[in-house]
Amino acid sequence: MQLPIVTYPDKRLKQPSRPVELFDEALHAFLDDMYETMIASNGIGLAAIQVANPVQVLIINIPDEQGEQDKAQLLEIINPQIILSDGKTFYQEGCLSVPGFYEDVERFKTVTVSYRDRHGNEQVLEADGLLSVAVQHEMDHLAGKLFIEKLTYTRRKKFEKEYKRIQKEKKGS
Ligand code: QAP
Ligand code: CO
Repeated sequence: MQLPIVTYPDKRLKQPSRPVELFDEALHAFLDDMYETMIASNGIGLAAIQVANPVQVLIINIPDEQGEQDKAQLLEIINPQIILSDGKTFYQEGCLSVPGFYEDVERFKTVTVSYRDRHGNEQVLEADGLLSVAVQHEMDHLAGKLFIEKLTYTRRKKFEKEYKRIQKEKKGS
């Protein structure tokens, strides 16, 4: 089942998410719904709060060299914690909750994350490149943070203006 995506400036996106305690069938069904929603929306990453559920759940599906998203590469990350980070990198980010807007954001170059999979088993992920950026972007959602909050004051002002225009154009069309 596809779920509606919450978009900026909806206040729910500012809400911190709580850890998952039950790794049951309801969680599995929710993860499947998140995946369907992300793929239908042309996303590569999605956090649970973006579909109005404040739990520490995120999914990431990085496309391969041909730009194909293989479900075998899907990462389901629950209750994540960054245990190591190193370096700095810039990447032009977007977000399904901030449609139509993309901007460069600074992130750690690499992160090591411990998390639980859908069965509650502890896993460790070492991420670099786009995956590293995606993990950090999605983990920010769990803390109630959006990538636009990392922009400089001037760029943020420009965003607010631009975003209002994008929203108006959408209503008109
Ligand atoms: C987060 O973002 C991310 O504006 C995932 O109109 C960002 O999937 C991971 C999207 C940067 C790694 C690097 C955005 C789709 C998708 C839009 C997304 C849009 C349609 C964003
Ligand atoms: Co996002």
